Amino acid sequence: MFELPSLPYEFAALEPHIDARTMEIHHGKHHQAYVNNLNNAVKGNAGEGKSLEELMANVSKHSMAVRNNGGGHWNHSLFWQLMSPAGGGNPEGKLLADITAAFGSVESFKEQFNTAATTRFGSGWAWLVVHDGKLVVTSTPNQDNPLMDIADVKGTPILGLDVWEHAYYLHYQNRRPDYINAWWNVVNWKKVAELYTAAH
Ligand code: MN3
Repeated sequence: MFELPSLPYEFAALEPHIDARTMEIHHGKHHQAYVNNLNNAVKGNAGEGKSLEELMANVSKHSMAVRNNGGGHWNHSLFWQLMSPAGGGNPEGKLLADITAAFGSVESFKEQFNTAATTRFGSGWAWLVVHDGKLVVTSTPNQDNPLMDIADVKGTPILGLDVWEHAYYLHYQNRRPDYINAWWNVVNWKKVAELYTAAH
């Protein structure tokens, strides 16, 4: 059985950038629903007993419910860890060096990531992934992610941003770019660096 991971901080910890009510509903209602629906979706079929990573890697062989809710569970479990009240600023060390080498500068990287996040039509995610040892910016629709066998650009996500309206509408309404700009203030670069080390 999959379970909702607890948040590593209080609902209000990311204010004023991400408001407490949004965090409470996003984690307690939306993420919980992905967990519940995923448990139901694998019950009594080939998905039962598989790890989330196994489900993602072979998602084309499973139902749409596994794709949507398995992705939802995996994406949000990562997303909570990628934010911190002590976040913001810039990456450091090898991650900084490699982002600079790949994109020209941290600013250019953020611009490319922001464009991916802003132009993702409807609901989805923007990602920084490690693909064949290289850093690549991409985006996915709905709850898809780059670990899925159906993804256009595959790779190991080390940074991801939820651009579903449920992630920002209470506080930012239709202003997705304002939400994206504010989100950089809570990015947990320490966690991103850990994931980068593990991914290449
Ligand atoms: Mn969400």
